[in-house]
Amino acid sequence: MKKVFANYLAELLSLAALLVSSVISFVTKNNVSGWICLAIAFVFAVIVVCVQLFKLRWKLPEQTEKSISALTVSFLMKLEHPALLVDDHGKVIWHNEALSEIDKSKSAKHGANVSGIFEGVLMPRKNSDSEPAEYTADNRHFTVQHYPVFGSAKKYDLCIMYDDTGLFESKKYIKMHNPAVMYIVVDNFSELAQGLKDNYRASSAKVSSVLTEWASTFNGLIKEFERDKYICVFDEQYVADMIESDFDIIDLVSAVTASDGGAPLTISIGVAATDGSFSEKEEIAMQALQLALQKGGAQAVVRDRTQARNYGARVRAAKKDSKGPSRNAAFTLSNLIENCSNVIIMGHKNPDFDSIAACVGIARLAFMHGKRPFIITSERDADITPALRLISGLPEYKNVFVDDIYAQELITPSALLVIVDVNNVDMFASAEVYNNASQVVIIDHHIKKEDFTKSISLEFIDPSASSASELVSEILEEKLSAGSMKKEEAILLFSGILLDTQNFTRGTGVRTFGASFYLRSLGADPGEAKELFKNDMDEYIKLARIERNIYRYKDNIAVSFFDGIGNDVDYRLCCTVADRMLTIENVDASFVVCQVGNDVRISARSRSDELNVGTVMTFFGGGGRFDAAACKIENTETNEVLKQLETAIDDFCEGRLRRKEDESTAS
Ligand SMILES: [Mn+2]
Repeated sequence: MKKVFANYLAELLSLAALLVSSVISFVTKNNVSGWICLAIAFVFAVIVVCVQLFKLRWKLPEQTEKSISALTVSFLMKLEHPALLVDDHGKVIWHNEALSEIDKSKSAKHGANVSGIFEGVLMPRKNSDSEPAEYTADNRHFTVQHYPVFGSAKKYDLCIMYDDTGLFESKKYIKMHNPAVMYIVVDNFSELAQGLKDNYRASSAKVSSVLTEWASTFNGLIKEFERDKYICVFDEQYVADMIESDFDIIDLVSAVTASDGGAPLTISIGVAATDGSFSEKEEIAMQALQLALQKGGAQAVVRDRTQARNYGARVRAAKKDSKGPSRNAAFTLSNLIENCSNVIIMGHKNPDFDSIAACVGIARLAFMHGKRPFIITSERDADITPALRLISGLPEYKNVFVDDIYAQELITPSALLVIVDVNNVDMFASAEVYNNASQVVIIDHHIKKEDFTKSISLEFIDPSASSASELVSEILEEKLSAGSMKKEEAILLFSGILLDTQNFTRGTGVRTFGASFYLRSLGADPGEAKELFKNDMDEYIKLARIERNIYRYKDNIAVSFFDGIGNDVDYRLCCTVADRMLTIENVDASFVVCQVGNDVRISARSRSDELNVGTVMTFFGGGGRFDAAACKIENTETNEVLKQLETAIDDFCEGRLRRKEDESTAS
């Protein structure tokens, strides 16, 4: 009772004061004040009682609180999951019996630091979003959870190690037995089929039996679904073994077929070791296979949950000149065209002959499939005027050339967009058309810099080809029936190759001549192709103006620049001059600097392995191949850039730049 008085002294005194004032008021006949005081006293008393009742609702009786504490301790003691209490300095305060059982080293002593126990997995996580820590001991798997608990003015961390061994094992089992899908194709089967090898049936049968035997080693299901094309389904656990052996099956196949005379057969493999449905896995395996073929075949690409890696590219050198990838692309592209409503085709901004010729080549493929092609061009593209003049004489090309605005209207869910001679989104003739198209094909011969922002139906990028025209010619050779290509189209494709190889002097491979041979056989006359390159008078004068500024730097380097402020056309002339400068005696590399608006651009060429102009251009944040590169420096002037260029060349020659590049590629 005393305690109640002490706790509610203030309230009781106020109430007493109010009652006394009311009594005094009544005694002195002041009835109104008396009633008011009485009413206030009554309201006050009601409020106090309500507040106290409310407080009491949330307060457990002391007895109950004590008994719950005891129950909690007893529960944690008996808990089958190991539990440990740590104070805010990371010192162990207490742990239960279950923890001692798995603590073989007896490191969880009272007062020990939590960082020294179970390799530190019990340390509280700094970031609450991070994955919980895991621990494995005696074939048991634990997941650690932390609970902040508050004792008298002190904060503790209660760690409970949940024993989820069953769940963990099940997950592991599911992952091991997750079905992986694999595609296998024989790279050079067309050569076999064309009778280059008379005994192709025997070779093909050998490959089949080797693959079947191989699949039986990992209990896989393998089926030849088309000639020399296999699909295989197996448990994901075996992917690790295949990687471990670096896919030695590829060597095995070429070894068993080597004795048949001619080049041995090679296979390419695409594996999907991912989650998802069978159809998703099938698609991923097909993409992986295409990647393997793009990289030259005779290798395996495994796409897992995080990345795609390639393995076993050991026998590759022998097949560098194979047209296997083109054949594959031709096959896929024809399928896509067959199933689309119309074909929209575009090249890069400021198109050149290679770009427009490749577009026209794809248009021919569309005609063959009975689909309407549309090529995106602009009236500003003055450089390709001779090409357009040549081709527009053909009746089927009426209404084929459209601008990018009209092209937008042509995009339907079943339209196919084919992009040629460019793989950099910034350089696409129309980025909007690319963004809106649902099916995109990319055919290019430039090195791929970055991944595309959307999924691509067919990506055929082969930097070993000289030009997009060469790649498209190979596809056409594979698919077109004799006589269906027009002479004008062949001339244009030939001119595309002439442009990008500078009349067969740069970047030509065996396949370049193969494609040229094919085009020549269709009536492409080199003389007529050359006609297209005739410069007009203005251009001629401008070229002379740039060439007047040539000077020699460091004996074997030629530098020139465009005086004044130029435009995109002037810059392209600078590229032409850079090419031409390599024909000067004792010049191994050339650089031409050109101001375009506020920016300055450099076009660089080299014909020596020693002088990698791609590396020199990295000095300015640009890049390219060792023999052809470029860069753009913003908000500067020609004179300034010429000075910086000399520094960059000095840096390169003295080895400083090379090291810089190595570091950046290593990191
Ligand atoms: Mn090109």
